[in-house]
Amino acid sequence: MAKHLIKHLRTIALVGQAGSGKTSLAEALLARAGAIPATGSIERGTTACDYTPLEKQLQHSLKLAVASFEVNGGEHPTCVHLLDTPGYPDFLGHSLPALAAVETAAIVINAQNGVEMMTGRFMQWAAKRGLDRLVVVNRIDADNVDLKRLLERIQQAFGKECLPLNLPAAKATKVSDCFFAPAGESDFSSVEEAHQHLVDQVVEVDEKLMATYLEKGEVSPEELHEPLERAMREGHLVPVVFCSAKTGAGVQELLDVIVKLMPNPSEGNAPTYLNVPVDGSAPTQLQAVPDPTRHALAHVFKIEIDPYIGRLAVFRVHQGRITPGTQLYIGEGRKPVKAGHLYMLRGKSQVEVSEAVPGDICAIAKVDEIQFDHILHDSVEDSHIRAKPLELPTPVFGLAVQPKKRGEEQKVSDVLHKLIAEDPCFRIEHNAQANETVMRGLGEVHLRTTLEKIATQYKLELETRLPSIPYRETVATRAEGHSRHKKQTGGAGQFGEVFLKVEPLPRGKGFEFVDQVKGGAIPNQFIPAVEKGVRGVLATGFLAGYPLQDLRVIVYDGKSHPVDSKEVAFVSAGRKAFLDALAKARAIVLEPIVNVDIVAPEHKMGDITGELSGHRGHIKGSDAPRPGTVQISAQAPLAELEQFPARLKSITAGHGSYTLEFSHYEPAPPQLQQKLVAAHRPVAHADD
Ligand SMILES: Nc1nc2c(ncn2[C@@H]2O[C@H](COP(=O)(O)OP(=O)(O)OP(=O)(O)O)[C@@H](O)[C@H]2O)c(=O)[nH]1
Ligand SMILES: [Mg+2]
Repeated sequence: MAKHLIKHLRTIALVGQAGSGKTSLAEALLARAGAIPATGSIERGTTACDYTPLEKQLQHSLKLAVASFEVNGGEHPTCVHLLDTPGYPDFLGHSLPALAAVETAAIVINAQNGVEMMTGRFMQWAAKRGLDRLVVVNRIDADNVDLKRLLERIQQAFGKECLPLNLPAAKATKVSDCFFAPAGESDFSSVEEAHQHLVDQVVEVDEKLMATYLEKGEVSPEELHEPLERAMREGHLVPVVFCSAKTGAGVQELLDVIVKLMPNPSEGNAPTYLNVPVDGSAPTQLQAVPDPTRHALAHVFKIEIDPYIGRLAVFRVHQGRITPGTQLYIGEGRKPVKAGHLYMLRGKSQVEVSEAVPGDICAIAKVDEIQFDHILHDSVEDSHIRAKPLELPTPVFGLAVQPKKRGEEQKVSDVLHKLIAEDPCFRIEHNAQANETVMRGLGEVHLRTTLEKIATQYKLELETRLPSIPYRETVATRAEGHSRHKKQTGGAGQFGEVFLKVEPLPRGKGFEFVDQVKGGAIPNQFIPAVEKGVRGVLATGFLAGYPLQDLRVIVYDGKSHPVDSKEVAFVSAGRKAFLDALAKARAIVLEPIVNVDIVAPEHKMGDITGELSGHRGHIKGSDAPRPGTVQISAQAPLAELEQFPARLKSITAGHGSYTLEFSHYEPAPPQLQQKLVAAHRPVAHADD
């Protein structure tokens, strides 16, 4: 590929509900631009983006794919970095990171199904990250679609700023442009009117243009270009386009929109980084500048581990220039690595390139130190820079796993660690109390496909069972704790004394350790020992053996001895003082509460809400995404949902689907608390 000027780059992520046609649309765009010889299909398993065996088998994307291609060859082609994302909420760990790599989010809607759950969620997430948004209505060729109603529904759901750039025409076999050269027929509404609405909306962001417009009654598309992008950036305009990845209607027009109207990396809202000072003070925001002459800053938003090629780190350059010779620092690492070969990606194929500038999405292979969300930079002074957090959902859905064959434990552990590297929403926990390894993901589909991948790609069979629930503990009130550790056995003694307080923190705040010791009552060098003692208790809990969270420990006084004070003495005193405080602070067990979203046939609504209410669930709302279908939003304790997938399947005869998402922790009801405490078998501590 040729070198590209920043103004000729476009970055765009296709996001939205599963089955809306994102992968097919990526394929159609690649074919139309001449980047692939023929249009592949989902059904034959021949698309560029769904290239893994499991994706071909399941006919759904399971990971993020990058497809970079050039449009309008010649001296200055536009280079489009297109990201295809999976639509299933189970794979949000792959789709949400795409939003950190692009200027434009194209939210793809299935014209047959209309506005669906993931449509709304991606509209919000993209807006929250300050991205330019484009709504793409795909599958306009399908039977029984009412595109006029759908456009109204989009405007109802997301605001009047959703305005068509083109309209379907000739029974949806083509589209008529409403922006560049507004003329021609359309299947509904009028092209002229649509043009008028666009102009009215765009000139509102530019006073001077508004004046010209009021005076002359018209402005040219060229004059509208910059304010149009600004209107998108400010969320004042969300253009809507129509197309069919299957028939090709509207695909060339979509390419034109991408090239002519979507922001280049120096437009759009600049990505935010955080400057995290080493002294622990509050992070400040830092804007990356898309200038190739500055220090390089790139964000790793995807890791892929191919059994043959090895580890591939895919990143977006936000600032500076990276070449194969660039010495790159990885996050906080002090030892630089050489980029080596630099690739642009088109599905699984790689094209070597000689440089990457702001806006480019590239990959480097075989650098094992690079992890997901790392910042790559070329100046050691930038090691305190972090990416703005991605706010990924917490994986709560769990399965306890063990190898079917004995002796494969190490192999399983290695494979699970590779999978963690690739997927930020996949986790492994070892629950010492129950002696189980639990894999956690975002839903049943997530875990099922992961097991499938382990079986097919890594040839490992795992046995699975339901895991224990991830309960937590916290304290309900403030309390004081004290411990004096004194040992005099023969030679040198051990002495340390600690006074501390514990206090509850709001839910979700984790743990804070505060040192308020005055006048060196506990010498500075022993404070970490006290903290170590306290943290040791956090993991094993107090009441029922579950990790403690949402509390603050303030160490405020103590005593030391000039000879006998040692680290070990303060570790022990810290631990016991904390246990002393916990005994008075009304420790309680917290249970995880999850959001449950269910889509099912409408007439099953009563049965489903009954099932949930019978399991301590609260119904929060319901909606009708399309006729005959109901969407129910509820909250319920995770512990009550073990049988829910099977129950939903039997109630709806397999026609219901659901997603679970961690919401928060709440105190478990008293009876459950008692049961958990009674079941606890504390392990004796050497110190006790
Ligand atoms: N009739 C029609 N079918 C389409 C069109 N686009 C895609 N499809 C079909 O819709 C199904 C889903 O298409 P995909 O491209 O896999 O959808 P996706 O959005 O990538 O789905 P996920 O990867 O699961 O998020 C496939 O069977 C496609 O052949 C279209 O424009 N018209
Ligand atoms: Mg797909």
